[in-house]
Amino acid sequence: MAEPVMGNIPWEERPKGSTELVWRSARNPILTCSAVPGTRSVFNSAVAPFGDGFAGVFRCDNSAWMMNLHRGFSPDGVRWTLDPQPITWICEDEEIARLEYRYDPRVVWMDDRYHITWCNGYHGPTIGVGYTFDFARFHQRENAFLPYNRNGVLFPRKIRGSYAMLSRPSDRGHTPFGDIFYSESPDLVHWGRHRFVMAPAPGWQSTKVGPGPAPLETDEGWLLLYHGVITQCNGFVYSMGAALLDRDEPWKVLSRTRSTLLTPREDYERSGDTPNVVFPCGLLHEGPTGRLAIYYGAADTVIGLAFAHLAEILDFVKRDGA
Ligand code: BMA
Repeated sequence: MAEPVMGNIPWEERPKGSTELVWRSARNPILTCSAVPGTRSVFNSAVAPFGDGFAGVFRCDNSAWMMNLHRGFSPDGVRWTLDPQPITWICEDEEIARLEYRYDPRVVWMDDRYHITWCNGYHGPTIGVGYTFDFARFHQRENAFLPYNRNGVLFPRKIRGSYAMLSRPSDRGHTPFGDIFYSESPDLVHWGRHRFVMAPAPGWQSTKVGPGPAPLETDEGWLLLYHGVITQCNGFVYSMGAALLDRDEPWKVLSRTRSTLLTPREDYERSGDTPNVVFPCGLLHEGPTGRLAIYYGAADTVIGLAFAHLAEILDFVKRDGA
């Protein structure tokens, strides 16, 4: 399939008088559980240009609190129609295809298809890997790693001749730690050459860090939006920051933000199934204008959309960099 062309990227200008580098959509939350009957929350989801519009893979937790992935389509990236049925995966091995739970998908276009990664239950969380050409048939590969791991995020092209993935090794529960690692694969099945990328740092990212949407290649390096977590009296608080990774050796961090780019502030980010969470999983980039549209889960309940200019984010990552 040919590389999809970005149509009308969703966009709203920075509100008058605001100096924010990342600003929220006035239409937030753009997606709630009303999108899928029988679902109690829709959040942490990923989108990509598709046809004349956009397609996505969405995390939907049902009324039994079971976590699964649904596909969705949108003409404009804001108004979404989700399939009420979860995605069925075509997989050669029944053992791997067996549903325990699936959540927090990422989607990236590479070569000739859309690649999808997610947190896949297999005796604990690990990284599920699959692909689709058309958002009609979905194929599942082997899990990338042994449990326990979350936040598997593919780079959009091969590096040093290999497919490349970031991930965050974890535990079976809510993981009070977390560093980001880099791994390579010749075939998207066998993974190795693991390299350390980055650890927690003071303040908002002091408990754990994890990669967000697929890294975006720029002249200055890979721009990685990531989540950072601090432990407060009543639990974790999830915010978003950014890092710049070396283009040829992406485990080398050139710079990362000391401050947050987005941190829970609005009611729909502060209150929900898990209060105080902004969790970016989706990113659209319009090349000619440098506009960015960021999709993030809010309070593990709904989806928010935020906007930024690539050049401003790159400048900030370097200026605010640690
Ligand atoms: C992580 C994952 C995410 C969730 C976050 C905050 O461990 O479960 O899906 O958004 O915690 O609860």
